[in-house]
Amino acid sequence: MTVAALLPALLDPPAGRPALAFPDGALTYPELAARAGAVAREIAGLDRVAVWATPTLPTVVGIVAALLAGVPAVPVNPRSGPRELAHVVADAAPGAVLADPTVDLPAALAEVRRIPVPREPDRPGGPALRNVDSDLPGTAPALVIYTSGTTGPPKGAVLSRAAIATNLDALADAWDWSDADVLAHALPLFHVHGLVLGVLGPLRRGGAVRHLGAFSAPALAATVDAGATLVFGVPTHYHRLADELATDPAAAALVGRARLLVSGSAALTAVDHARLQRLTGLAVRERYGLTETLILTAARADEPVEPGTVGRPLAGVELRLVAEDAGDDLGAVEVRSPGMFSGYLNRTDPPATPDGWFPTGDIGRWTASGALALVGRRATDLIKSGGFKIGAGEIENALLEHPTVREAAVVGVPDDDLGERVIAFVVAAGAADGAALADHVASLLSPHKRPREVRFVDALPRNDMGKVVKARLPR
Ligand code: MCA
Ligand code: AMP
Repeated sequence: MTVAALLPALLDPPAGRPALAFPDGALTYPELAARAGAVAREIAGLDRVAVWATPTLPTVVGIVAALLAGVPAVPVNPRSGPRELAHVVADAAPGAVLADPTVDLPAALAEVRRIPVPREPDRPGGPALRNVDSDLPGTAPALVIYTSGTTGPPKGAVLSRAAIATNLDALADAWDWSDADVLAHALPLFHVHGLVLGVLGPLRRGGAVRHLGAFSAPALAATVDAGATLVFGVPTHYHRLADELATDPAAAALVGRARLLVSGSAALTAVDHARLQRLTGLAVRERYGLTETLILTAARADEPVEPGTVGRPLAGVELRLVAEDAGDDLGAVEVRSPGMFSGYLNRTDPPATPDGWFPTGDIGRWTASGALALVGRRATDLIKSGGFKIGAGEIENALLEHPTVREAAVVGVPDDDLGERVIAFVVAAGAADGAALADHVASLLSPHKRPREVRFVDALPRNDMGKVVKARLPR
């Protein structure tokens, strides 16, 4: 599969057309093309570049530069712990790191050539941008996004240019997403949700994105008032939005002027769905996907919302439910899609079965209308907290490195705000202190992986084979 051009509006930038607005500044298409084009010329020919992915303009300029140069970009969580960052740098082996010149980069990046992404106004003109897609196959890697597995350090999912282009076009079809749309969100820029959907989505359409910096109801209301038509967020954003709008009817009315509110990355509760509908008049549309597959299903703009479902498969996506027992209407979700990743960087495990099916690890059922309802996940070792996927094994390994920990089991428990929160069960070796153990984890890994609670137990429940049975842990 080939891609005509991943970001056509940057090759022929419409004069004066807004592209990006962040709390730290705004760029039109010609300004973005000039600035990213200058960086693209500096990095041309590199195998891969890291982008220090703060939620700021230089991050988008860096990512766009890499895509214009045909150099795969690795967005890096700027709050990565030293353990994760060292792994990502060693695994991705970037030829350069693109970063806002004002930030201090940590020691793990000291050996990597740093290319500052200019913050000052663009240098106008410059040679016209070449369309690298005319030379590259669609399978050429565009992004490497690190995502947690059940055990071990995060793995880099390689996403091709064709996967991104076809997935964004399928979403445009589902949501009537056009260059007239202005997207508002406050998502991080190192995951598929905020970066692929939230930045490349509008840029591929030739529309605009306004990043709020930090999410708040007043900021969102003002942005919708200023013309934003689409809102993307994780359920934690929508939970907090419902809380805030409950005491701010003026903001609720403004938010209600948006065309679509879209939630993803984790399940939106029925309570928050109903609260937001009552407050804004809008039914939040859910969509479902994974870093490895991009987006698979979505509630369409031109159809009524069926609360509790994540919509129907997008154009080109095949989705099947594999039931354990015949006649069971619940099944393991497996997919085959043009948005599928190409594999994990430096790993030989095949990305899918020989006939192309990828097991998502989610369990679902079809509703009468053909929409998918997700009912849970297979692995208790994967936790979704605030929309971030967290592997229990990575935290258990960090805990086990502490001298006061003999055994550890990490699970997610329900949380009104985060969906799930991380808690650790620990069999102590000597005098252990829960707060110190949580700090120990946060000193190695990203702060969102810090256990919110450490419970000490005499022994972990184990089966006859000696394997820990997390379902039997006291919740
Ligand atoms: C922040 N903290 C968290 C989380 N986020 N702890 C647990 N789970 C979290 N998700 C911690 C911080 O480390 C910090 O701890 C403290 O909470 C306050 O930090 P702050 O930055 O103020 O947090 P927040 O603003 O309250 O963050 C909540 C959030 C954030 C905005 C919902 O978690 C977030 O941006 N989530 C989006 C995740 C996302 O984009 N997922 C997409 C991947 P301390 O005080 O210890 O430092 S999924 C994907 O891409 C697929 C394709 C899909 O379907 O979308
Ligand atoms: P990640 O690997 O971080 O991309 O997370 C992918 C996982 O997020 C999926 O396997 C689902 O478990 C979960 N997910 C994404 N969107 C939704 C949604 N709308 N409802 C429920 N779970 C979701």
